[in-house]
Amino acid sequence: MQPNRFMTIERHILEGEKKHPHATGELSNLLRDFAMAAKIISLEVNKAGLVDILGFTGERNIHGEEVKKLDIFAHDMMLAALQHGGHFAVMASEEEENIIHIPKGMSIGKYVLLFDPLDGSSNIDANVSIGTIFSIYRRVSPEGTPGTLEDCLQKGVNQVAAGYVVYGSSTIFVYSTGFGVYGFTLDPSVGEFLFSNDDIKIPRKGNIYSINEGNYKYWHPGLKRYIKHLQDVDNLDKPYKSRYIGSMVADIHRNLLYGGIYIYPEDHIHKTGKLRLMYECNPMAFIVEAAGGRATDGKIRIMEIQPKALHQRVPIYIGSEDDVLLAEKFLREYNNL
Ligand code: P6P
Repeated sequence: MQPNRFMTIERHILEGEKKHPHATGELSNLLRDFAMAAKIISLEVNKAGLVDILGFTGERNIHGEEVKKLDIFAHDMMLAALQHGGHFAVMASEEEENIIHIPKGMSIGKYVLLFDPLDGSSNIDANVSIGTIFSIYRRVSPEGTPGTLEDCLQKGVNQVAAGYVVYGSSTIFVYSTGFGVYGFTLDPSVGEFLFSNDDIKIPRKGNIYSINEGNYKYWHPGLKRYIKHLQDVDNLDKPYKSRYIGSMVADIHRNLLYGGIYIYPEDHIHKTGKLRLMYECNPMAFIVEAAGGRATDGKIRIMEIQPKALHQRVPIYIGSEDDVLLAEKFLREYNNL
């Protein structure tokens, strides 16, 4: 399907439905609702410098991190756009400690939504790309009853859809229902996400690595050897490029298109890594694997990890398959030295 000006996300989803009879119209409707939230968040992100929604609220979220006003705005927009449609039984957000029940009076659906409303928000004031990430499951608790924590704590392999939005030089919406990965670029002049990336496939091997090298002294030996290997001009016809934005969605989006590996490892300070399994690592793993890449914690597939807590952190090695496999080899061979 060729990207074209008139292929909106709605049309693409509907045409996709014809190809995949199992895809219910309901999934299409909730993806459309999500796209609506993304347009509104994008408007605010793009004018954040003009209105008083920059800077901190003075509050801290459940992780003790200072909360930017845009974080809360994005969280509220996601709820407002997605709670009313009757698609969901329960939700969970990085900004809320506990699961979010569907308000009384709104119908309860069969899906579960976990989301990070604005990842990388520490970059907002510097106009660096930030993003929204979402992950969708079918509920496992009985239909018609309020959703439960168990509905939210499912392995990533159970996801039925996942996606992200990068608010950067343009606003890009990327999603997958497991059958291909598709990208849409927001055309602000018409307020539509227009089809721009058909069936994204990540190169099997890249030449970019994305990691916070400021943590080098905390790394385990296998990771130190791996990164040194990527920089070894004698070993490689040319060394890898180091690219680290400090915004996972932007780093992974770039690597998805160009090839490469993003790493947030466990180290002597981050005993279980930094990134959240349920609404950062699982959805990004779903998309990267659907594009032909690989995502593990250094040993096992991210999407095979049995969640134990809503906000649990995991180490993540994600991107081009050959790059992730080589990183795992270095960890196996040198971490116990
Ligand atoms: P550090 C942003 O806070 C985030 O969750 C990811 O988007 C980003 O890749 C990472 O943390 C940056 O963390 O420790 O390198 O500043």
